[in-house]
Amino acid sequence: MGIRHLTALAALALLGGTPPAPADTPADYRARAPQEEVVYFVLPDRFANGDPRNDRGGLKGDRLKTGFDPSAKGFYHGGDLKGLTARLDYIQGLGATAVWFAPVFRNKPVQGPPGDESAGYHGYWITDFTRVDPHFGSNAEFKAFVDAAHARGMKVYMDIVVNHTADVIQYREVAKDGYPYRSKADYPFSRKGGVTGPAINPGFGDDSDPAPANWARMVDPAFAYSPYVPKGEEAAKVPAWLNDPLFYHNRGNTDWVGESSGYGDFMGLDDIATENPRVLAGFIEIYGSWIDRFGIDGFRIDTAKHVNPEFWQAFVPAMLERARARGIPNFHIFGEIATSDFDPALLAGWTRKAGLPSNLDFGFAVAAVQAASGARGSDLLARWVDDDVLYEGGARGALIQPTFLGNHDAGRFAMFLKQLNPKADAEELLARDMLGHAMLLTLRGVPVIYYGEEQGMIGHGGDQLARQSLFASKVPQYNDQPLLGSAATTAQDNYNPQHPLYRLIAELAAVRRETPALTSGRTLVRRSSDKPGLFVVSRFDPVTWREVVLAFNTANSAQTARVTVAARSLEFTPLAGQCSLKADAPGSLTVTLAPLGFAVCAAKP
Ligand SMILES: [Ca+2]
Ligand SMILES: [Ca+2]
Ligand SMILES: [Ca+2]
Repeated sequence: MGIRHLTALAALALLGGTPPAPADTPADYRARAPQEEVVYFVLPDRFANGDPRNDRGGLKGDRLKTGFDPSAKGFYHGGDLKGLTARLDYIQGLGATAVWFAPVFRNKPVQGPPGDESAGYHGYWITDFTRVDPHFGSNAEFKAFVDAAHARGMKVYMDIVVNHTADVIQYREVAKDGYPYRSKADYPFSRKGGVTGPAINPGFGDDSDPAPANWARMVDPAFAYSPYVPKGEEAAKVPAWLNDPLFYHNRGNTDWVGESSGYGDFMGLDDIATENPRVLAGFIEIYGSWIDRFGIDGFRIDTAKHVNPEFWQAFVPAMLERARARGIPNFHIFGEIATSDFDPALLAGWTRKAGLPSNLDFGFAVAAVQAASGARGSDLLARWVDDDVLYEGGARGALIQPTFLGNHDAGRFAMFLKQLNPKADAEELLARDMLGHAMLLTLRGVPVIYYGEEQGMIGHGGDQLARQSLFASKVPQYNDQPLLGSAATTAQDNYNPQHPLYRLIAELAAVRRETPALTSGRTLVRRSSDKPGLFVVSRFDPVTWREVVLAFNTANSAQTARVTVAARSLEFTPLAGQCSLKADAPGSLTVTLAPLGFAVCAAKP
């Protein structure tokens, strides 16, 4: 153990003992605003196996029938709602106040071309939108999970999908290399199979006209490809209206850009015609019913940018209204506008044009990874703070954007740190991982912890490679890699509340909960640089305007500098790390940090 590691642990020791768990009663938790939460994001299949009897989802046969193969990264591993419920202590002990879980709706168990099959363990291949997948349990077990979380004062956020269903619909045309996208101009709604084809759907204007009278004239879905539902799957989807190809785009696979981003199938997943008012009403009923039946607290919306903004403009207020009527005034909705770029304008744009209250903050993820890895300075983080004005509601609106460091698609934070800083040893990576989590838990936005990050999971890449289980894994591509900050690997159970990352997150989550400046305060950048070094911001209590100075050292050497503070901030108390206890003069504070250190310094009132 070298100096850097000792430094991180010393900062941790300063924070004191185990933090108190949130003591909110069921009556209180509904009153918490979205920005007061710390969210734990979990794939139910990979978190805890509470009932081995449901591992095959009630299906018989090999893994291509049941989807179950705990030795293959693309198949079900056995985790379920019972396991999630039984381990709520572990999640609450981490300081999380809300759980976002990947979709639990019934999925098509296995999909993909022969030899390249994988399972719906991730939950994004839905067939029945009204029921829990039997691999995860029953609707009754879902209710038990929600009620158990609520009894602890914790919230539950469902991951929902509107853009597509499982791949059920096929096309009659024979295509050797998949089904290339067929555009609206080349294959208008008014002709069968292209502009020279026979006239169909007479009188249908355009799909931008939501009038039911317009859509009554849409009767033939074979304008581009000729869609059909294979024999035996005619009633695969619930509710039943979803089985009709009329409610899908049927234009072939997306190439991810331009028109096809909204209209194309994701590698065969049936892309829904979300412009159709029948579809809008159908989804308001589907997801409104989960609010009514279970009293859930929010939605994370998958693939939100592949759905027309007009859909969200109607869907979002309908859900917020439904929640209010159920006694849930702070229902939180956040969309996935996925990008690997630093692009706050893209994310903020969807809060305006689509009325999505918030979107997962991919901009923060990029800026934090760049800064915490030491690959570049903190200039992107400074720019990220500046760009908050772009959101609907400006900097106030930015407070409810969920921030994160890694996720199930792009990859884990530690994996990015390793990629961007290949020379760093395990000790430096752990210190940088802690630094990143300190940023996540103190800067603006709703912190989201991707499950397993608190146990030092790294992973060899994104997607399937970033979805290790917390219970003992049999996947060779997971188990060949040691965890950060631990002698363990994923070959054993990892629910260790003593892991240095688990402890750090728990301590800082407690600081966050008790410090309104960190949940709801405005942010002022005090110091940033295009080279590794000090990144310092002040945040302010929204009521008292008491200042809290946050300082992060992204360099491998100790750093010291004077920073501007409010003239009235004369004395400081450390909430984490080490702080100068007095200002040098009104308006000036010396910040000194160890290599990769951080500090949270609150001005005395
Ligand atoms: Ca199970
Ligand atoms: Ca779409
Ligand atoms: Ca399909």
